[in-house]
Amino acid sequence: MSIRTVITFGTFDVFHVGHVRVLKRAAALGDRLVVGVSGDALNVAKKGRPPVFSQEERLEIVSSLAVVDGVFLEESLEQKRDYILEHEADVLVMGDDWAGKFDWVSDVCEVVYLARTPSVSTTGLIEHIAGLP
Ligand code: C2G
Repeated sequence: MSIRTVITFGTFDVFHVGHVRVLKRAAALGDRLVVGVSGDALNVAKKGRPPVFSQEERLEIVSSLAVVDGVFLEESLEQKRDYILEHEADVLVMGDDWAGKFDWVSDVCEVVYLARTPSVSTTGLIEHIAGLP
């Protein structure tokens, strides 16, 4: 029987329980989980600000999780198909904030969107911490 590889992508900045849950659920969809961690430059381009933690720190955090088998740097959203082929992924998993956005890779793998964990986000945490006395 062949190994089913799952791939997912994210910034995973100020790592929180929503991140853990999506990675655990992604891992449960196959035998091996590979994670593309968005680079600092991609975040500046996409969100207009650099992440709190550097890409090296975020790669180290994500790669240390028991459910994660491998990590790599995601440098561009448009290269998704190349990353999927390079890592021989059978399934792309994304949170449903991206619902429909990556259906264009469904010619090379299955695409699954998982419901986000409510009430927790990196932006919310940054705002909370910034507002503390
Ligand atoms: N997530 C979640 N629940 C939350 C917050 C995040 O399930 N409360 C999920 C997101 O849906 C995503 C993953 O955690 O699947 C990582 O989230 P982000 O770090 O916000 O990722 P993002 O910046 O959207 O990067 O190629 C796409 C990008 O790399 C995605």
